[in-house]
Amino acid sequence: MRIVVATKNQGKIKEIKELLGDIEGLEILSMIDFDDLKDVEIEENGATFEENAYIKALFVAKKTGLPALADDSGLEVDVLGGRPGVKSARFGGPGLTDGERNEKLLALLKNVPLKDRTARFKCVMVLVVPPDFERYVTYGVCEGVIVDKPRGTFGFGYDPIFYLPKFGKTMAELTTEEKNAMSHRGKALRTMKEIIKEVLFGKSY
Ligand code: ITT
Repeated sequence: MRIVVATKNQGKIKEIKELLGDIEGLEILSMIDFDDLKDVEIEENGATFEENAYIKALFVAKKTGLPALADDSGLEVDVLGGRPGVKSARFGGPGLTDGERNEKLLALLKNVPLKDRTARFKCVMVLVVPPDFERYVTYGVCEGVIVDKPRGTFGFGYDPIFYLPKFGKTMAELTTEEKNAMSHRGKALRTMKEIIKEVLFGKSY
């Protein structure tokens, strides 16, 4: 049985494969494995994480005829009124590296004391299953604080500046397994894992 993760983000692919990899008989593919998808930029013009995840999953399920799982996620910083939010991947302009994006965000928070730098990662997972393209949705949130200097080399995106007081570490100082155990994506995925097992069990794609 095959499922396609509707993303080209290597960080997401790694975390999703680590968590779903032990479902027996399930082959996990991503857009990168399909010649006609590996260079496609799906237009994410939804107003919410859920809308964008649905747009991505539906597009890939229709293209491949396979069940498609999309993740739409982002960082909400309280003192910035929830920005960058759904625009997290594009924050600061197109073509920036993750490191440059983090620097832009830190510059915006320059004079903000640590106690006011609260933030959260949010993740919405949407599974779309052909032939009827029914949709299943799960959610995950992870609370933290934006530190003033990047720390750690694991993970991706805003992980080096997202500090978890409970662990005394940034998200980029956690292994994939440790991150999955408490992250927004890990939470959304664990619920989705049960749905995948139930909905796809016994079907052949
Ligand atoms: P796809 O749409 O192809 O899945 P993307 O990177 O464009 O990849 P999103 O539109 O969902 O994904 O944007 C999510 C952005 O939010 C992502 O690029 C990161 O900047 C940030 N983000 C999400 N989850 C994160 C995580 O676990 N750690 C660090 N940053 C994260």
